[in-house]
Amino acid sequence: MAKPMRDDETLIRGLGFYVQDAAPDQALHVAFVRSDHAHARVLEVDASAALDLPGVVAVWQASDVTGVVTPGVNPLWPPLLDSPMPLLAGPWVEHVGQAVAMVLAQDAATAQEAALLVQVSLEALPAWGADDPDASLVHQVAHTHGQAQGQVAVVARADLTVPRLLAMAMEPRACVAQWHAQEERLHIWLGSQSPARAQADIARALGLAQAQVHLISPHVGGAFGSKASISPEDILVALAAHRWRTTVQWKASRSEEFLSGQHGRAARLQGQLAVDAQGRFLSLQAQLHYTLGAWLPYSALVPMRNAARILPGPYRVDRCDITGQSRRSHTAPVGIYRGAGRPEAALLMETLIDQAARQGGWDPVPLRLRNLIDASAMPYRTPTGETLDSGDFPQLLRLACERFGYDQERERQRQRRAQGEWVGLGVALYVEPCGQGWESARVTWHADGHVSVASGSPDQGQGHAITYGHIAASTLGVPFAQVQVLMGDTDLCPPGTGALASRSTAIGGSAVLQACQSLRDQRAQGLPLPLTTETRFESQEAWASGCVLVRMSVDAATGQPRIERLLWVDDAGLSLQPDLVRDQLVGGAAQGIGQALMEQMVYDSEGQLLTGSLMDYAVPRADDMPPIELHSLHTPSPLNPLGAKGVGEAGCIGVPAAIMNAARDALSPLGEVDLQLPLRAEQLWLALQAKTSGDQT
Ligand code: SMO
Repeated sequence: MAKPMRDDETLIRGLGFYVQDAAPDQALHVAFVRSDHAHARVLEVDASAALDLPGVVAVWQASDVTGVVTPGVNPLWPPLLDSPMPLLAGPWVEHVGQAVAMVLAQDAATAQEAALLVQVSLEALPAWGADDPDASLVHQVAHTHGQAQGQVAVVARADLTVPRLLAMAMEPRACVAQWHAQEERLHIWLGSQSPARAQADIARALGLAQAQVHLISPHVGGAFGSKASISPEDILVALAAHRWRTTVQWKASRSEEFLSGQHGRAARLQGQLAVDAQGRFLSLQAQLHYTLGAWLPYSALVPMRNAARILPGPYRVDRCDITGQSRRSHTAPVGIYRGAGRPEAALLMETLIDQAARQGGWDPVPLRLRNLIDASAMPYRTPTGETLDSGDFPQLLRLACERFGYDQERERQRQRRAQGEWVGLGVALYVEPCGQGWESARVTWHADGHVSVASGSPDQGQGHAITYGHIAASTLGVPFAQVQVLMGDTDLCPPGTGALASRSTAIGGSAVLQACQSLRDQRAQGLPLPLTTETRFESQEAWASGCVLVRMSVDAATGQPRIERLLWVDDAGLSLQPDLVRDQLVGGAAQGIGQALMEQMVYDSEGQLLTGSLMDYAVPRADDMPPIELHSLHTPSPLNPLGAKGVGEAGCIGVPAAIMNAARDALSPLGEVDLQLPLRAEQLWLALQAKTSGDQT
């Protein structure tokens, strides 16, 4: 079979077709006037000077957009919160960077200049962080299950801060909206993981029928959860195009992404793991505290819900008491980011296990093997009420240790420590539930023999066209080159949930498979071409899993951490496109390494963002990436006909936990050191200083 065509080169060379490429020259440009206070009352917005500038078409403030119906949060949860998305701030501003006014002008420079001329009077009010007693509790969860049976020998405790992060998509948010007068339709180009939902949200806000909104999500320069739900700016651009019956475009600057994009993570995890003298896990207590921002994107409550339900991961624990609380803060919103709570579950559980190992004098590998759920126990009902469909966790760990040469690595660690080096080994296992619900596919076998496959679960660079295309080609027995895959266009594609939670292959791919099987059957019955079939595939979650092993050194003089080895066994079920799987793993690992070693959004006590640019917020670069040794297991999921599981989030889940354990192991000769992510050199150096100088006095 010919090697499949990939988009990589097009994308890497900047030859893709992105949102901004859709804007015609005569489009009006938008610039936002943003708050420099975290919490304030809007006294007045005076746009007169801005409106005097030639080329300015309009300046909107909150009173211009009252009554617009904005999207709420995922109805999976009871409507305990009335949390409309604010379009323009007023009467209150609730985070630094919130849009207070919108300028519409004939060119970008004029829009920017006019934005500077808008006079905004604000009366500053005190800002809350999520740990503030005034911060309102939005949502909570609790899981209590089981009975601890046995005598507690060791209680490990952990209190972990999970930094607030920003998904650093290469393409910042952007939106082009064009009103077509004859069709009475709005065409809107928007980078989206969920085109059908964005279409519905925009139609509702504009008071249009859904069919009057045509949403196109062309090439997307990375999404990672941050483009799952639309932003206020997107709705405002659509609204402007509709009201002015014209074409309007906006693209966020990188600074606007920092100030008003949807952030991720931002949690504090407290836990206790009680273990008996034989190393059996008796009970897990966890308290999860999540920070939400000033308003809630559609999936804002997902990370806490996921972290709480995914604990205790791949392990058997007799008794679980898990609570979670999400609170508001005067900051930019927090939504889902690659992993969406899964990384926090793995980080807490794996840190606790290593802590217990050190306290109990066990090696962390046999301690894990003692407690991993056995493959023969699948499907396994977890204490939080989830059902693990499949997996072989002990085999993951054994294979990882064998390939890593774990025993030799421990021996080498002893030798290097004896020579004064700080070297640690870290292990982490993880589970990755891969989305549930439905996706659909529409497949047409045309009279000339070519096949078009349309899916509602689109691509943001993952390579879905290859996966879906090959499913169709192999099922129908046509060459891959004769298959055209359509995604990200609500006119051409059936509705879908979107590309979220590592679901596209398992659920979206299964819909494609079933549609193609149906076409093949129709063809076998002798029906003539063209033939079209639309299917909907619905499934419970398939649970991927994996094991990461890390060797890390910490420079004694500078504290600089270095990941010397990263070995990883992932089980994404049956793997259709091994190259794409590998790329997802490596990309996720890059973001996991970023979270573990360097990334952190910082607000001060007044709600000012201190990390507002790439000068202050570090993301991993090529030379921060260690070589990654990848291995795989293929435990098929029984839940879908492809046997596939997800893979998109694995790197962000397993890698930070393994790095945390490696760092704590490296410094463990000093006693227990309360390290926190990100593990920057400064923190490690200070830890080395405090402990080594303490020993001398
Ligand atoms: S954080 Mo993902 O795009 O569900």
